[in-house]
Amino acid sequence: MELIEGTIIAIHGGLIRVRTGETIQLVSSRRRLNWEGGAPEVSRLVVGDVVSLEMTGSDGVVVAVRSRKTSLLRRAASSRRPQVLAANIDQALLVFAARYPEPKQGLLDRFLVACHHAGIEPVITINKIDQGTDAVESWLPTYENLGYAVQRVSAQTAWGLGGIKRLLPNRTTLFCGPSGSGKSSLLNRVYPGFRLAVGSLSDGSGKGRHTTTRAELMPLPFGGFVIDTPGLREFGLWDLDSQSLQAAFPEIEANRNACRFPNCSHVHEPDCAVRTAVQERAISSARYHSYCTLLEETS
Ligand SMILES: Nc1nc2c(ncn2[C@@H]2O[C@H](COP(=O)(O)OP(=O)(O)OP(=O)(O)O)[C@@H](O)[C@H]2O)c(=O)[nH]1
Ligand SMILES: [Mg+2]
Ligand SMILES: [Zn+2]
Repeated sequence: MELIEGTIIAIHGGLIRVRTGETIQLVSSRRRLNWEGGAPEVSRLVVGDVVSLEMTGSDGVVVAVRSRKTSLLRRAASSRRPQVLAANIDQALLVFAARYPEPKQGLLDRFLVACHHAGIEPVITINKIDQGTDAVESWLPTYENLGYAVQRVSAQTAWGLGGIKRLLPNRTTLFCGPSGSGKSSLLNRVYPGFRLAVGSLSDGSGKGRHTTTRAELMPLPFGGFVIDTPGLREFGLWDLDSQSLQAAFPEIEANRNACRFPNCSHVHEPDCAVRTAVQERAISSARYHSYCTLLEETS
């Protein structure tokens, strides 16, 4: 029996597509897997997992999984259980459209907290800047001032594409964001050989149509890997306590030592430096609103 190592590039129901070197195999999985370092909280195989295959002739079965360097978790509204979006990613491009579908700051803030929690580098990516940037420019500088990486791009005109391409070599990058924001369009621009399906927006709501239906990891000709993902409607945070939530908001971290109480939640306590900063507009009220909403979801 031969053991070989590979990386999961897609999951099709019970069948798993694995890249081993330059070849791609469709394999199955053993029911009981050997998880290096013990089974993680979400012990289902996901795209990006590095696995060992037991080969019998040309038939492969996943028998073991390497421990994950990173895993990006979310809780979907339809389920109480967490879901891993992908394993072993270094960086996440959080792709929003400049106008349509309408970029939601609350969703962006959820992504940013999840990335911080997972130890993944976030890049705020505003696509479709050919549609006009007035709406986003009212709040994007807030994020730049907080130190977040921001890219402005148009998959349609290729404006700003160089900035995206420079981020991609020699690492694994997840493209995520709402349906219709242009994740697949951007990836096709980065490398036309991907030939990813691209969908229209619905006439009524201006929302995407969930054109991409499963996550897929793809190699870039100039090194590195990218993962295209289906659009996310929501992003419930998982396993987050109030301390780690605060740590994910740089503007709260910067002010909290000046609060009267060391365990201040910045919601109702007197002499709260964070709320003072919000009143003085040193902290964006939209960001503070996101913090308060997420605090309700912490454990
Ligand atoms: N004007 C404009 N339209 C764009 C741009 N990028 C993508 N689009 C359009 O936006 C629509 C959605 O693009 P997709 O690439 O399918 O979006 P997606 O994020 O992959 O969507 P899902 O796969 O459903 O999650 C398509 O009609 C694209 O042609 C852009 O830079 N400018
Ligand atoms: Mg897509
Ligand atoms: Zn406070």
